[in-house]
Amino acid sequence: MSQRTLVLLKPDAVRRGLVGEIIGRIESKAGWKISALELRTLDRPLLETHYAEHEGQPFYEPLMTFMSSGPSVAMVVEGERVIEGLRTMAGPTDPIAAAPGSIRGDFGTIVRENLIHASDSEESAEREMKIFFPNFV
Ligand code: IDP
Ligand code: MG
Repeated sequence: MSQRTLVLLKPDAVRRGLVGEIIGRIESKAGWKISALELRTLDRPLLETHYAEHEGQPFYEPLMTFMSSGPSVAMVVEGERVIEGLRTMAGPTDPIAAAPGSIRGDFGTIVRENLIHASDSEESAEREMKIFFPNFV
């Protein structure tokens, strides 16, 4: 079942020079390919739309500040079961709980700066791809 998902390499990943490493892992999965990609500093209105479900959470304002602190890489990735697969490849939200071998488990320590976002369902993927690539989808 081929799917598409929205992936963000967060400002920490870009600052730390991990873009090539992470994209390499994604491209190494058989049949997965990047079908859109942009390096871009995300502004507050876009982030409010993207993270609307978290408004009011204690981590919301620090998350907004972090996510707009420098450029991110936004991508659409497509391929076999890529929504589930990228969530597995990223690992759970807390990088200390994430298994070594996952992106968060290999490179992260604190929860906010966990390197990568990947859509969590088909509905989220459709919604999020439209936010970041309105002309592509
Ligand atoms: P996810 O990215 O694994 O789907 P969500 O619960 O959707 O995790 O949270 C969105 C983002 O908000 C996380 O990736 C992380 O950057 C940040 N975040 C979530 N929970 C916390 C927290 O408890 N403390 C600090 N940051 C958090
Ligand atoms: Mg989420």
